[in-house]
Amino acid sequence: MHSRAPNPIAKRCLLGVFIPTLQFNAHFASKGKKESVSFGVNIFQGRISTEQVFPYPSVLNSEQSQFLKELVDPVSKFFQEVNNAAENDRLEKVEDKTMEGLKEMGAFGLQVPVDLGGLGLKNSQYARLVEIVGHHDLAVGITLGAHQSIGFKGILLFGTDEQKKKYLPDLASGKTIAAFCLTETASGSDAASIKTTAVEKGENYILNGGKLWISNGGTAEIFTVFAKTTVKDKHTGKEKDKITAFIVERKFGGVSHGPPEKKMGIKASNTAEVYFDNVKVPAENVLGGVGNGFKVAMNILNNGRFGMAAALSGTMIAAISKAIDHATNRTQFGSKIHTYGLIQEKIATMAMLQYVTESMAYIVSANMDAGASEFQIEAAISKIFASEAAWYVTDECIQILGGMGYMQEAGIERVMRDLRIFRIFEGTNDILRLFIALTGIQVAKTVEHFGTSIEDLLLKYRKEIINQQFLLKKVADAAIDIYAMTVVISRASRALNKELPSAQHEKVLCETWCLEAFARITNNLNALKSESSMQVISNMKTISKELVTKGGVVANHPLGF
Ligand code: MYA
Repeated sequence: MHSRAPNPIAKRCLLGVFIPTLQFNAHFASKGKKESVSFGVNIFQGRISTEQVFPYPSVLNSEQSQFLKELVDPVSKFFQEVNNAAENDRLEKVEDKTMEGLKEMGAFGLQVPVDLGGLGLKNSQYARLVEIVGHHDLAVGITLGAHQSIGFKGILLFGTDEQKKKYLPDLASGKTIAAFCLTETASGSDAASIKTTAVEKGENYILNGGKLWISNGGTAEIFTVFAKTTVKDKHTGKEKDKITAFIVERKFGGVSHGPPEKKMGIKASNTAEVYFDNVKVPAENVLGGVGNGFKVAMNILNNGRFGMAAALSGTMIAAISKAIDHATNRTQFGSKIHTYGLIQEKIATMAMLQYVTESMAYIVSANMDAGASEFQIEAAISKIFASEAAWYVTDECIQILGGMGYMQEAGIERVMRDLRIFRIFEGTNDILRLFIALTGIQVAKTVEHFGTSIEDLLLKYRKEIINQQFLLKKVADAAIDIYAMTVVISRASRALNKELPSAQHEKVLCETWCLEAFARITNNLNALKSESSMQVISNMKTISKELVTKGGVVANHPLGF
């Protein structure tokens, strides 16, 4: 059910005043296509689809909630008492006691069905546990996430019954570790440009190539590998190269790896190159069908991204606690520093960013649990938002702690190092911004009824829009802000309707967030047309070109030499 803003939502939410912002496009009627219920898809068509966002979804039944509650305490206790994040970082390895303990708790098979040896968790339950991991140790999170969020997720999503039965029990127990092998030396963001090949030979495919920066690459026995295969087009009969996904076992032979990479952060998680040298992969190990590998890869990534938002919400909770602890105990100029306006501004902003991230993580996972098929825009938004929010919050935590925050002993510089990669991997935030804007625009290609900003852009640039990255970023940022506003409006409304003890606090968080987001959205959308913004873009291009030509800074030194 699609509804036009503002009335239907305003009726149910106390912050209806912000809803008109959602009309940043005029109405648009798709022709002959099955209507999407994705909020992200619909805003690009100038419509509000409330189904996934209002009311704030609750998908777990009482049994599932109870089961989760019983897991939360022991997992938190384990991370407080057994895992030592600083020691893992120093050793550049997750300590054995942690690995063994996690295996015993079932942490390697959180979403594997119970009959295949896993805990059979829903995405929302998984999110809650991953949040605890992110609270304590992101490097452990990556070890677990590279294994199940992407390493064997393809088997869960696309595996045949035989493949599931063969691989999932050992993967769920942690007896075997999995890795996701997509990236190559010349293929990072441009995932479709991989060079690794798989050539059909009798009952097998012969796999050759090398993969780069593979999390768990040095420790995994099972790999989801993406390779180019020659496929005959059903309609034309012509042969062409298409990507196929394979389940590859280290013990097939011909699989090797490089030394652990020396990294800025997440040092305890293993990252290595993985090489495939004439590896004989049985045809039955094709995952998701020959030639479907690109979509398999994209779907695995789409399915895992909410996990990052959940984990990073946990990271932010920890950073906020640290900052509050310091701010309430530290006296400067005769007063506790939390009484100063600039510290209050930081604390309030940190709280809002965590609230939005958490609201996104649990709305996306709930939508997925409720069977949504389209959540790729929302998942990408949650990943971008969370990774940037966590970076900001951690940085401000260090700022509040002052000199102390910069010292290793405070334990926050490690978090900052660990966090940096989150804006880069699983799709850089830059490429995901383009993905959000272009996917949204693509959906709304029929321009006849397309209203204001997006329509104007499309009319002006038509196909050339894909090269307008400066503008696409503004569109994506507006979409991210709109989604962020929506999820917090939904969540705060639920808190108010249920009269939760924190309802008034949530209302203020939400109201403040929306006031600022409203201004940003207006700014971004106005900038799509404003002359001064076009001038800025043109100048930026000129500046960049001149630096590229010179190979560095161009301006003469103030001293003249
Ligand atoms: S793993 C490596 C991560 N790498 C990437 O994410 C690669 C990024 N690149 C891309 O995603 C693609 O190449 C882009 C498209 C998006 C740039 N969903 O012509 P196209 C469809 C569904 O646009 P391209 C890592 O970092 C599209 O509609 N479909 O393609 C591990 C079209 O379909 P059709 C999609 O220009 C880190 C077709 O594909 C999607 O080549 C470890 C072609 O599209 C999509 N998203 O590029 C992390 N995109 O033909 C550990 C495209 O039908 C995990 N399509 O029109 C941690 C987990 C968290 C836990 C943490 C705990 C602490």
